[in-house]
Amino acid sequence: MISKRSNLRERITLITGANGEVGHGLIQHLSATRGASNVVVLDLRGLDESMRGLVNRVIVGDILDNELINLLLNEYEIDTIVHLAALLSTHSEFNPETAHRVNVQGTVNLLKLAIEQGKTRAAPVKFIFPSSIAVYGLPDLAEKAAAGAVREEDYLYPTTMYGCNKLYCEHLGRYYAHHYQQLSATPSVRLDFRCVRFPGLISAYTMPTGGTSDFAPEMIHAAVEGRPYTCFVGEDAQIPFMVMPDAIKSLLMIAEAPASALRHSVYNVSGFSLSARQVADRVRRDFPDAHIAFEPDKSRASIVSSWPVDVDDSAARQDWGWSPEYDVDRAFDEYLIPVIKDYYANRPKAN
Ligand code: AKB
Repeated sequence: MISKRSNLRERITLITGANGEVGHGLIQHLSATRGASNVVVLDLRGLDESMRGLVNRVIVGDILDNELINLLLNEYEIDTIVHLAALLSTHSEFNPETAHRVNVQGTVNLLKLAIEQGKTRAAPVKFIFPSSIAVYGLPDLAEKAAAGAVREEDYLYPTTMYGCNKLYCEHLGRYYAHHYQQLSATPSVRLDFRCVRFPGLISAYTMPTGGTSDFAPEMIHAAVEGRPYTCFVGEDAQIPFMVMPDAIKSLLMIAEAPASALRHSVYNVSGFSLSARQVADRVRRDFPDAHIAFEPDKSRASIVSSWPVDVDDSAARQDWGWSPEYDVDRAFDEYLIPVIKDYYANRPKAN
C-alpha cells in the first residue's frame, strides 16, 4: 500500500547497486563535474567509505524490500533512477532463481516506483537502465564470425539467466512506459525509459565480480600487480569492451538526450573489440614478464562464444551523438595501464 506523501520532498537522483564498479565511476564523475549532493544511493552493501561524503544519503537495503521502496516514494521526489543493481552473468548461472528475483523483480519494483512518482510530477521520471551484450546469443562460432557487429534487433537468444533477465527488463521498461500512458484518462508520460546495452566493461579502479567478461579486467589488473593469471576463456574468445569513463559518458549522454531524438528505448554502445589473446598481447607490451596462461572453463567459455564479436552502435551515434573517447590504444596507454599502476603503487599496504 502506498501511504500519503509530504509536499516537501527533496528532489533526488536515485542510484541502485551504487557500490558496484559502474556506481563508483558514476558517483565519482558526478561529484567531480556537477556535484552529487542530490544523489541518494541504495545498495545491499552500503557504499565504500571513500565515497560516502560525495552523496546525499546512503541507504543499505534491498530492492526487493517493498517497504523500502515505499519509503523512497514517500520521502523523495525522484526525478531520475539509474538502476545498476544486478547479479552478473557467471554469478547468475550458479543462482538462476535468485538472479531472476533480483534482476527482474527488483527492476519491476523500481519501474513501479518510477510510475508512482510520475503521477505527482509534471515531467516523467527518467529511468536509466544498463543492459548488456548478454542479451545476444549466437548459435556457433562460424555464425559469430559471419555476423560481425550485431544490431539491436538481431540474435536475441540469450543463453544465460542474466541475459534473459536483461532482455526481458528491456521489454518491461518499454511496456511500463507505454502501458500507463495509454491507460491514463489524460495521457501523460510518467516514465521515460532509456537503456544502453553495455559490452564488457573495464575499470582501472575496481574489479567486477561475477561477470563473464571479467577475464579482460582480471588479466590487466593481475599483470600490473605482478600476479600470474589463468584465463578462463580460450585465446580466440572475442567480444566488445569499453572502459569505464566511456560507460559513464554513455549513461549521461542517453540520460540527457532530448526525448524527441530517441527513436528507440534500447541502444548498443561499444568501445573496441578484442580477443583474449589481443588483451594478453597488449598487456605484455607494458609488462613483458606477465605470466598469462589459458585454461578455458567450458561453461564460461561457451557464454563468451555466444556473445557477439562486436555490436553495431550506429543508432546511438545517429540519434544522440554517441562516440567513445577511448579506442584500444588510448584505453591502454592513457587510462588502464597508468591509472592501475598508480592505484597499486599508492594503495595502503595491508598489515
Ligand atoms: C557480465 O560479464 O556478466 C557483464 C556483462 C557482459 O554484462 N560484464
